[in-house]
Amino acid sequence: MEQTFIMIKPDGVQRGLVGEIIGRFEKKGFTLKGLKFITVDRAFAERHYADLSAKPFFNGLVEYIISGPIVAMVWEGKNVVTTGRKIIGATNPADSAPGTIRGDYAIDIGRNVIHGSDAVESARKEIALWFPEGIAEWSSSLNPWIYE
Ligand code: RTP
Repeated sequence: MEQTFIMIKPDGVQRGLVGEIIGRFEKKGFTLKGLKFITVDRAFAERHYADLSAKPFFNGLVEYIISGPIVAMVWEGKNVVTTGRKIIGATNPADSAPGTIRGDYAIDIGRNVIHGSDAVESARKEIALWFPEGIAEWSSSLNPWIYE
């Protein structure tokens, strides 16, 4: 079953959106497979966002991610990478539809509350980076009340 890496960024934690965000993924029917509440250092944040290192906003992005604790999660389910991105909404909250997390809770692109892997391959890499110890061995993903 497909998995994705989801991170509630420091602004999401400070604004008390953790329960709301987890609830949206749970209520959709996805399965929580890994969760930790941590603060990461600069080197780790730079590794996570290595693909963006040439961007002008890179330093500000790293400062933002290391500014406070975050919630790192692994979610599992059919098409969870693509559907997770839909639940999250467009990168810039100015373009995120109402009903999405960013559309409902964010205004600035540099305070957009949440991250979700953009492809199955990047999800695999991000899960390995954030959960080197591995994740829980359980699955409710084949619940017949969710999957036909
Ligand atoms: P994320 O990785 O956080 O899920 O976001 P994304 O794929 O939707 O967007 P990406 O292009 O990978 O950018 C990563 C994060 O960098 C910040 N950003 N700031 N100031 C800017 O122009 C700018 N552009 C991107 C956002 O926090 C974005 O989520």
